Amino acid sequence: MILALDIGGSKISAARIEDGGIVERHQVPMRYNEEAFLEAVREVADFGRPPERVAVAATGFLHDGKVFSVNINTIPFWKGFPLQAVLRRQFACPVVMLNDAQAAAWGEYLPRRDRVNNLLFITLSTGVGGGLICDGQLRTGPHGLAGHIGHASVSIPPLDAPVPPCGCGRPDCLEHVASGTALARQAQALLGKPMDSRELFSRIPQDERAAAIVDNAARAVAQAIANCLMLMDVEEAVIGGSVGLAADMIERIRRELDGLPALFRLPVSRAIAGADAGLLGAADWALRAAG
Ligand code: BMX
Ligand code: ZN
Repeated sequence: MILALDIGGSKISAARIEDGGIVERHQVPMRYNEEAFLEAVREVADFGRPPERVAVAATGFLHDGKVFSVNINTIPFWKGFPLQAVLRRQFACPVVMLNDAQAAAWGEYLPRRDRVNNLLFITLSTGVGGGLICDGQLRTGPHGLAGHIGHASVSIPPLDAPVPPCGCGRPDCLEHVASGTALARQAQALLGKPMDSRELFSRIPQDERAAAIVDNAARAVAQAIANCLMLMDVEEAVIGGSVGLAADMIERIRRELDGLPALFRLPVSRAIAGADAGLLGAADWALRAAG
């Protein structure tokens, strides 16, 4: 069996994968120091028997088997953490790793590959992640950074501006406007109360400030998609992540994209595998790596 791990900014999901499908799954909250993290992985990955292969989709960029945060505020101890070696030791089997959004991009490309060869995947979750399929190939990049659209700058400031820079060091990242973390921060500033994105969306009908925060985020996502279209000539943008899949977020992104000149528009679809895109993409990637 393949053990797939999706290690995100807020939670770790694990799945036992057989014949390309998820047969069992567990989830635990992410932990933010090395010891607690390893304990959480042990707990979440216990399916009663050892895996033959571990497939990892991890937030952060992966280089030489090590993982680094781009946004250091998300996971402060990921500054070259030797994730591959640690997991190899723990499970005594091969470990294949991708960035979480790259893995999800691959997972979402597979069911679309008969009609699309160039695709952008964006996850709006704790952070904003991205993955690129170029001419049918997943682009990982020489530094593992390919697709990190959350840290491309956008000209749309968050509604609680001015704010300290993004945890990557830049002031005007997409992630700083449109991630779950950024939505919660803006909700706190404008609505005076900490709330997660689910609560923020539920407030939209009665509070125009909630709608303004979400639409501003959708506008920033649309701008980033249009930028990627001009750079890479992608055929479709796929949206995933808990914020991306929440309520009518995708319709809001489409509406903003429709407001741009025709040349900058492209189809925007929903992640077919939903929250499992990263797990399934990583598992398929690991199988291919096995040859
Ligand atoms: C951040 C960055 C990306 C990741 C994205 C979404 C870190 C730790 N992660 O931009 O590598 O793909 O978030 O990840 O810097 P998630 O944590 O929201 O799942
Ligand atoms: Zn950033």
